Amino acid sequence: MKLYKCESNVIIENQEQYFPLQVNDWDNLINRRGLYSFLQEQIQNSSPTNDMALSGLQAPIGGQEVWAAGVTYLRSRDARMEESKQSGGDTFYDKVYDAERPEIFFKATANRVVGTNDTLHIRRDSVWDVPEPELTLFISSEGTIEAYTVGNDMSSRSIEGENPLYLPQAKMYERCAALGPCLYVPEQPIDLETEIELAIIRKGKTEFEGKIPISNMKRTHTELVSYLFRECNFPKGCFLMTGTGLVPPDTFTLRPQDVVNITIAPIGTLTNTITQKIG
Ligand code: DO4
Ligand code: MG
Repeated sequence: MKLYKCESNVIIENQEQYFPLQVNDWDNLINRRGLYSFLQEQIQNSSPTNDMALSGLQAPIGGQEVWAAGVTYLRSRDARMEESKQSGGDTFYDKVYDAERPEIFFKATANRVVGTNDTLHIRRDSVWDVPEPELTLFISSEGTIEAYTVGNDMSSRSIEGENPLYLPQAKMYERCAALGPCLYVPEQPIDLETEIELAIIRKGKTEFEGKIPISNMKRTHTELVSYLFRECNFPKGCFLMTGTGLVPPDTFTLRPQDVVNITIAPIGTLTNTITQKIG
């Protein structure tokens, strides 16, 4: 089942049927143990519409915080060791890849997050920027994984590579994250053979593409959630990006007008155009 947050309503998609819901409080709708069963009950009592226009599609987030796990795939470890060699920061990444405690960092408040078809920023004080395509968990306030979405954890590799302590500046700024196009609410946890696909389009041509199965992740989803929830409460639930396994070659940097498409087949495609802040 998929849940779309639109400007004036919410749409449940189930087996190619669309059920509109009038919802005043998105957070109250999604933050519950057993979200799948709850949505099933909702569609039992309503009729599908033929009008499946998802007008004013928004990021599937309300008042939640967005957190992110890092260095959960070998490719991320290797790319980061390379970019931070000169600063002497490289050794942090292999240590955290093998450590018991995962790297988890605060990524964004909801106001810094955009939805699909919206614009994402690269920083004006950065010279090397990449998208990070990441399966993103929606976790209820009780700590249960209830849904998934596609996430883009935008990163400045030049700032991060200069010094690992600059990580918050490499990662957090206006329009630094995208989530969407919907919340995917399956009955069972997502299949580990699911692939994450990234395509970066420049002037109509594919500049970079790649894909990786989520089974290549070093850690489990529940392990990441248990660390995140150790000493933090999330009254409205929270989102957790699970790390990137796709990093374009070191010669690549994003440019304004590039289009980033991230597809995770059961969820959909998250599409964003890159821009820079003006003024
Ligand atoms: O350690 C820096 C960030 C790692 C990250 O965002 C990732 O691996 O996806
Ligand atoms: Mg990341």
